[in-house]
Amino acid sequence: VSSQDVAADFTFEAVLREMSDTKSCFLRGSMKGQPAILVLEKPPFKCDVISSQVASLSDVSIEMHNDIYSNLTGLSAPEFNRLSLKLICPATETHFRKYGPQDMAVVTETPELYQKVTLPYIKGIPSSRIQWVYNIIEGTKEADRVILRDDDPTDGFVLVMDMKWDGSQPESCYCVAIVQNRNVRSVRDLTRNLLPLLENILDKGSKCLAEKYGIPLSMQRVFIHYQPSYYHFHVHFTHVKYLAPGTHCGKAHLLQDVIANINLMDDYYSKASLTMIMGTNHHLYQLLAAHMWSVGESCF
Ligand code: M7G
Repeated sequence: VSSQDVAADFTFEAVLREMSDTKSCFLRGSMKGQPAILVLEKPPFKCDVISSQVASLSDVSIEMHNDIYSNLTGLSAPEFNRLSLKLICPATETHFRKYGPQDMAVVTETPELYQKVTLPYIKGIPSSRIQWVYNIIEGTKEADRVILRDDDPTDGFVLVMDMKWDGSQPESCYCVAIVQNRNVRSVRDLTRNLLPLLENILDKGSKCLAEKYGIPLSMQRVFIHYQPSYYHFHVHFTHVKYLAPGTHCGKAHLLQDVIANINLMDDYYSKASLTMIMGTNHHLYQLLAAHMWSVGESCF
């Protein structure tokens, strides 16, 4: 996709979701006949140019004034008005389910439910869904966004800037450590023999972010999603001040806690019931719910 294609060829169809908290909006449309999702997001302010941005304000009008308090609106110069855009094309049914409007629900996945429902679901996902991951670990894509490479086939990983970060503001830092080992799908597969891998990620990943972006470990939120969207094991690194989507309980498990749990009990993550918050459009949520109804139990 070229940059010109997006403006010229994206045909808008509908707003899938609008979120005032993250100042972002998900759009459904098509590009050259292919289904597409376009995400529009207002990026964070850049503190190094903020004085020029204020100086360029025009058409300022007062919305509200009361004693010492005022609300105003104004236009800043066009160079400060760039939007972050993310395009998924061709977008699949799974993407539309993820980005579309939906209710959320709390689900407890017992080890039995994992074996009977979740594992077959994961095995049925085509490997093409994680092609972008293989492109990064093989070095064919996003090489300029890779921050650290450890090519050890057992304990190695690639630390890369997440799609959600442009690399400019340390306080919006979002990186992912993608493991070289292709056999680890999620926390459910973690056992004591993978502790060196987890410790290597925590140690080298956090040191790298401290050295490169000045973010000490005490200001790094290092966590694993359960359920993840992509079942090739990876660890998320964000600045603690950045409340990125997916940092809430019911989704994020701190890596330090995961390591401590495995140290207490080798097979903790294959024996534990894990409670999570899922979108009700998620195919896995619907499989889990259908299974529980069929056996007359509740996982909610
Ligand atoms: P996840 O926990 O599997 O799913 O995390 P989530 O999307 O529900 O959080 C995958 C992480 O990889 C997310 O933080 C995504 O923003 C990020 N990500 C996804 N894709 C498709 C890409 C990509 O192509 N490049 C990069 N650098 N990051 C991606």
